Amino acid sequence: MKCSRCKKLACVTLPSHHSGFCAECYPLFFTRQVETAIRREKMFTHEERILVALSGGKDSLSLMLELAAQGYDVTGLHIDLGIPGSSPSARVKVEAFCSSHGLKLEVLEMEKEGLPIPDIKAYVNRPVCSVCGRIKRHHFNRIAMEGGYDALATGHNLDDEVARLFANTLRWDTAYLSDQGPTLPAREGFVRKVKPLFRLSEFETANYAFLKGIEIHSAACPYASGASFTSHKELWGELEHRSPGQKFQFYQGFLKKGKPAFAAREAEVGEPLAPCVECASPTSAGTCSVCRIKETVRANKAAALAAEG
Ligand code: Q46
Ligand code: ZN
Repeated sequence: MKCSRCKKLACVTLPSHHSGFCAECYPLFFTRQVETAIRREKMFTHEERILVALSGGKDSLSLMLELAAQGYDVTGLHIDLGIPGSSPSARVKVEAFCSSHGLKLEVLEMEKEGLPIPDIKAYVNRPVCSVCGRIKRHHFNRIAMEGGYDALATGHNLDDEVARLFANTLRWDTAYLSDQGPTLPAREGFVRKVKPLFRLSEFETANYAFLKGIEIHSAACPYASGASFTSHKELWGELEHRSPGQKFQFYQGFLKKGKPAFAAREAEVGEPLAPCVECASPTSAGTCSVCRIKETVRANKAAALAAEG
């Protein structure tokens, strides 16, 4: 296949776009998709300050590089989760990436926050990934609010979004369905959240990272489970293969036809929020879930140490 732009030999073919690109032109395709996402979903402007959540993977680092190249005022935020065999290498990759591109970076250490993820694994009787995800979202929002940022950007791509939408639909989880989308406006206690890569698949982001020579963190987290999420992605990979463009249609259809109905319903039945009595983050339960987890870890750890004598 020839490059849709310059007619040289294409190195990436994109059936869902009926196009292909050579190594020089592909990043331009990527840039256009990100520009379109930001403009159509009213994500942010060049006058605003954007905090970008950086895990060290291909999506977040590609997002950071692309937003900086487009002239946005971006600062990276990396959370060092304290997971042996995974967190140290993720942090090294993120720090090296930001320093080599001259990008601003903040690092939050969960060890210093008194809540490293291995303690969750050891002392909280719940799936570690759901607690870890909650903790990360809590701190991303907290730091964005405290730092006066206008938006928090994450590297979720189309495959992530479709897999999550599919999982929420299978459970008819109306609260999550009302809250899913490429732009979540700011509201009391919550910063605006945006996903500028939502039009791009995992494959498309991986190509960008590769062609830009980004060194990514790829060591798997030893606690990763994600079985259902992975199988949903495989299922959608098969559907997309048979009918290119279906993933994007499904997601766009939800945004136009499904989300407004779920959002209206949640506005009626959703519980009111107030600041957490411990940390002031918004919660419907007096003390927020992260502060309650912290207390559970503290109590169970103390009990375990006492039992050891
Ligand atoms: S870091 Fe945390 Fe992931 Fe590890 S414990 Fe699970 S959620 S797998 S992206
Ligand atoms: Zn709290």
